[in-house]
Amino acid sequence: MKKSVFMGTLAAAGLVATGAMAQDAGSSTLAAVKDHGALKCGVNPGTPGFAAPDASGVWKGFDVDLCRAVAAAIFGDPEKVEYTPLTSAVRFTALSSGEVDMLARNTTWTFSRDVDLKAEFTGVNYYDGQGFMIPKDLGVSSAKELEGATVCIETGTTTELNLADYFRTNGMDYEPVPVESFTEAQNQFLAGACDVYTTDASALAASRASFENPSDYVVLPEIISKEPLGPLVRHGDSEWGDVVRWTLNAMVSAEELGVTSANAAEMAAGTDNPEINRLLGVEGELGAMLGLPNDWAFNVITMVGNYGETFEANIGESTPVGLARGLNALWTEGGLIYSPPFR
Ligand SMILES: N[C@@H](CCC(=O)N[C@@H](CS)C(=O)NCC(=O)O)C(=O)O
Repeated sequence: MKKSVFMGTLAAAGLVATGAMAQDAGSSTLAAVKDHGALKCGVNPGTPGFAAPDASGVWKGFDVDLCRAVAAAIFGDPEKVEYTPLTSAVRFTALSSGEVDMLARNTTWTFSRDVDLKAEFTGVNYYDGQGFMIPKDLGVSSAKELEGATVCIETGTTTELNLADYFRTNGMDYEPVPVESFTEAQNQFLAGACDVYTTDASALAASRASFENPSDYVVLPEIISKEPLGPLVRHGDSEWGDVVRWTLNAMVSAEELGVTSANAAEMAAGTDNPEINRLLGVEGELGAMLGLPNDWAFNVITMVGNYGETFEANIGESTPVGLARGLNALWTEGGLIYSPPFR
């Protein structure tokens, strides 16, 4: 009897030790980020509204806000981010090599990126689709009339693959004009080096808004693909994936629950809604389960805002980018934005 109690105690001790080791190994990115004192976030080099440095060199945008939110969750400080601007072609290598801890960079969640490139997508922060922009005087009103067009297309993107599929499906030819960056694509397009610029519709809107005469350009009605854009981390560190995933979920749940940057402090005094209380860390221990302080989501919401707040501030209808919520409305409003529950 005594022996089995002793063995049981040893086994329990062994289990605790094994569990602790597993946790240390698994959460190595979170530990490394904490040690480093800042989050290394890979972003788009410059798509207005999504990620771009302002006149003072401060990174701003809807994707940048995800980096800021993760830093707020970990450090209680959204400024603790080091930004690495990454072109389409180099973004996955930067993530897999450890140059960055996460990507928040208009990246489409696809089978091969998830399974073959071994990226772990931790949610969708913008449901997009690929569109076409042309100069108005090209006189075309549908993508189906683009037979023989020259098309500016960025290498290393889903865009170039969808373009090939679309023209093949519709029995049309085109001439690709490969470009390395968003800026090069815009310059070539504005200089007339290509008839058409194709990319994610959100980036087309951002691009058109930055033109001197936006009304000289039209975005055609066809959306030819699904581009679920979201943050991603490396395979193999699920605890780190959880931190990024639940930071985005906290922003979404906050919008759904009516918690904003303006009222979160008042709500943190305690409400009659237990899910709000758990989200804000005044009930339960959800933060500790993530290896974070219990007010992690409170910090995200007060320092960065809920999903709707950051959408409206950076890319919403009152901004130059001017995007309607559309598919990116909450599921309760007819959209696809949905967070699993906070319990
Ligand atoms: N969502 C697509 C396209 C994303 C993408 O990288 N788009 C280009 C064209 S707008 C871009 O953002 N380029 C920025 C740059 O390289 O400067 C993907 O994941 O492949």
